[in-house]
Amino acid sequence: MRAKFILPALVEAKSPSWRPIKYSLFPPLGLATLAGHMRPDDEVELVNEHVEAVRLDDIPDLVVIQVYITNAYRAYALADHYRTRGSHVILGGLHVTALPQEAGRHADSIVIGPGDLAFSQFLEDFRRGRPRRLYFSPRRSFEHIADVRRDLIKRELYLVPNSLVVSRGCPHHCDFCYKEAFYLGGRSFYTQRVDRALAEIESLPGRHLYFLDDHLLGHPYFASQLFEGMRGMGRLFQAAATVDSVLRGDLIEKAAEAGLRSLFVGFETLNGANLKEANKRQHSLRDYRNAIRRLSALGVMINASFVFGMDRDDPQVFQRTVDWALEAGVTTATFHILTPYPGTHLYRQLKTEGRLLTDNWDMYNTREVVFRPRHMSAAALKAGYDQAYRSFYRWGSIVRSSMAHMDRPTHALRQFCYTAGWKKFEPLWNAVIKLKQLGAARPLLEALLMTRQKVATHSSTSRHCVPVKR
Ligand code: B12
Ligand code: SF4
Repeated sequence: MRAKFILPALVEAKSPSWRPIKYSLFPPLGLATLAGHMRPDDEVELVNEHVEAVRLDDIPDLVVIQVYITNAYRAYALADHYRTRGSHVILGGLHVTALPQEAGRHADSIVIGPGDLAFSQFLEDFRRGRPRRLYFSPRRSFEHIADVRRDLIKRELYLVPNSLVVSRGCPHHCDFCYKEAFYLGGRSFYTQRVDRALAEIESLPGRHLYFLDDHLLGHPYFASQLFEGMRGMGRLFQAAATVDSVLRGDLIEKAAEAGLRSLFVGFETLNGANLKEANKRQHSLRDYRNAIRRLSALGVMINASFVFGMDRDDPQVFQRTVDWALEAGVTTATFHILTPYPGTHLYRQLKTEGRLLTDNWDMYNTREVVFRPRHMSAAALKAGYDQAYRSFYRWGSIVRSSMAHMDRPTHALRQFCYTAGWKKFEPLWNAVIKLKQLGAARPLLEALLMTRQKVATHSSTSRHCVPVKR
């Protein structure tokens, strides 16, 4: 069988806010994982349109397309194209799960939910010549997830080619998160077996890993075993987790010893009432500061994520958040405009309140306002969001947040280089990508991440020193 797996590029690819380095950072894994269900004698092609062009003059037997909200229209156009040519088209992913009827108009088959077991059932039916229109399986575990077909990933197109996922979903239930809709009707958090996760890590070349898990510390026992197993492997890694998991026990120290060098943390908002209304576990600003202090003491850089436009936000929220983040010394910040994904509680609430402004999915990219905010105009929300980015990433701000770590000069310098390198050298990154030289930039990033200062760690734990360099 000839099968083509396509991750379509969001329409924004043609817009001025397109940042090629963001998409060349690491390979997404959805389709490479599904491709693991193909037989060795199948002819399989995998195309990530964010980093390479899709050929349209072929006629595969099967076309498998992953649909996010922001790439939905492009996904439908590709699906229509291949159906006209006679290929069987199957669509799946987050947006298909949220809006199966919409997606169904562009597909021969659709899959709802995580879909790994369902996809293998589809393949059986397809080979027998009797594919169904709709697939769904509530049975979910890593036993049904195939090994990632890494041979299909074009490593030279990415700065960190070793992305991996060792858990699916998250133990929390925030109202605005996509996961509530996606994992409906079955388990919404499950982990790989520790020995299999470690074997996968062992099999990856190079040092640097990028975990794509929503919450790598979500299952404390699993994470603790994983980090124990990774100790001494000489790896460096980046991952995502929540504030409370950073503050709990000594898991974060174990992560740092295993090679954690930068963590994406969803702070979301500085307003406790906003968190409460979003059903997100609440923290005080003191918790936030403690988490940041603890991570910095371990030499772990912080990518802080914030959401603007929640119901308690007013026009002061933007500068207040930026000032707080700079003063706290976070390394990079990702700002989002609150976005109600179809299928979530937030979407239903705003729809009931008549506050949705558009159902143009291209705009659901967290950079545009798609609902009527409560305490400011949509225009003020958009302007404040844009201003927050400008304000956080001006040279003076980069210096200011790095200076928050002057008690640890190595960490301060490393943070300065990392933030500036990520945001201030766009033309250079574009040239590196064009010249296909990302592999040459990798050792620089690794060297930066490896530099760590000998530091005292969190007072409640007994671990105190981390090596200067590994
Ligand atoms: C890596 C990543 C990125 C990367 C690369 C994305 C890319 N498209 O190239 C970067 C950083 C660039 C990025 C950017 C953005 N992202 Co992003 N990203 C992710 C992340 C962290 C991991 C994706 C991944 O590889 N997962 C691991 C694989 C194994 O899981 P999977 O992709 O879900 O695939 C499985 C199933 O979905 C299913 N499946 C998927 N497709 C299909 C198809 C068929 C036919 C079948 C049967 C099954 C199936 O089977 C797969 C294998 O198990 C996810 C969060 C997450 N945990 O998934 C967010 C996520 C996908 N991103 C999200 C968003 C909003 C964005 C941005 C809009 C943010 C922004 N403001 O810039 C942009 C736009 C991205 C786009 N292309 O549309 C949202 C999407 C929400 C939605 N409802 O669509 C997510 C879910 C994050 C979140 N928590 O909200 N992202
Ligand atoms: S903690 Fe993060 S990943 Fe988990 S449900 Fe909340 S927003 Fe989603």
